[in-house]
Amino acid sequence: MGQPQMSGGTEVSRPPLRIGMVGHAFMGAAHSQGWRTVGRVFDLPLRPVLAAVCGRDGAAVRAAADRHGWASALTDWHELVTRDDIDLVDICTPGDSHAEIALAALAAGKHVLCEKPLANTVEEATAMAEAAETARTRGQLAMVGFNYRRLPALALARHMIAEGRLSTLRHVRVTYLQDWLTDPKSPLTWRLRKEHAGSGSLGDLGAHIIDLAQHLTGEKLTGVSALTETFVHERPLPAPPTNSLTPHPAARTAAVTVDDATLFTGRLTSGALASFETTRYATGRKNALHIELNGEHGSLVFDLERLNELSYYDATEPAIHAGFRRILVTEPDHPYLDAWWPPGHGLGYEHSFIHQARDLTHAIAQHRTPDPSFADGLQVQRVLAAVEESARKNSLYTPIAD
Ligand code: SOE
Repeated sequence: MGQPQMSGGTEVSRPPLRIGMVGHAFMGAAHSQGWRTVGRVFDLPLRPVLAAVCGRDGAAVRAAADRHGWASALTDWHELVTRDDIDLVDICTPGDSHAEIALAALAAGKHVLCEKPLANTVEEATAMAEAAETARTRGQLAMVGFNYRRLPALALARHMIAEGRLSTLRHVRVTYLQDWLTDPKSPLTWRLRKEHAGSGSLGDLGAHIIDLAQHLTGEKLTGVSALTETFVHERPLPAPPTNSLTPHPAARTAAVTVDDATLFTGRLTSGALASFETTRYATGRKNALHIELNGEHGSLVFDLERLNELSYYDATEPAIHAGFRRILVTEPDHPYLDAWWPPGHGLGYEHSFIHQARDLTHAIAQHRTPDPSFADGLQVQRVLAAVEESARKNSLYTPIAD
């Protein structure tokens, strides 16, 4: 990687982009990493400042602020979204608070970045997309955090598809598999309750792969046919903290109210067929996102466990020496790579969040609607709802309203 790029102005001359983040668990840590690093790597028109982080537990949020480099810590998000020294509110909380926080932040004049899925319901996502559209007329931007779009290999795949390398698309095949729920004794978390998470593997993992399938192809799903399953219906409640005065409800369990796994098929606008699978029960699969796109003139394959690579089959080559070739996506001409390490040194998961922060900062400086917008997040939410409806109706083909 070259020296930090400073041609956009000195640290002091670049106007600040003051960020307030709500939530500081896994996604909060990933977003912090993005904001903390982006200005040291990319040449940005604005200078991201980690102004404040918010969480319910005072001690925990102060520790998170220290660890991740936030200047201040607070426990009330209402206070954060109305602070004069905050320009952008970054929402990294469970889905049940996305709508309330985003609507308040937009009403308070802030730009908003919201983790995926945009909301827990189509109704909430609609209200958020409408508020974002109104706020857009006041110069505010709202983006949803589909971070995988920003992996260089996937950005390259999109570019190659847009260039026509695959020609007419026939199939998209995507799986997103994890295994952290395989043990039926592992405790209930917010991710397993519909009122907090909206849905299970579908919203958590399915939202990513729906977005990717549509984003890479530049197409939309027109309908779906689905099956969902919950394999473990009751789980133990988590143990209370060791210093808690509350007796441990050792024998207590609570119901899992979301899907553990979802399978669905769909049709894209061009008529191409797509299949999707999400689960947290695929033993040995830790965070395995695999996508394959087959067209008349070629195929592309991406695997998150080898995220610096893209496989490409060029079907226009003579069969005698045709074959899948591995593109090592680490060249300076590859998306995002000009600011990083020399060829072959490779990037990781966290870089998708750094690139997300980069793209949003540029969009804000250029007053450009960010991609994916809240309207894009709403469209994915409609697909999620159609999948659930189809599964409820026992896999009938279900059209998605515009
Ligand atoms: C948990 O299943 C999770 O952290 C998702 O919520 C993220 O979006 C994904 O990137 C990794 O897995």
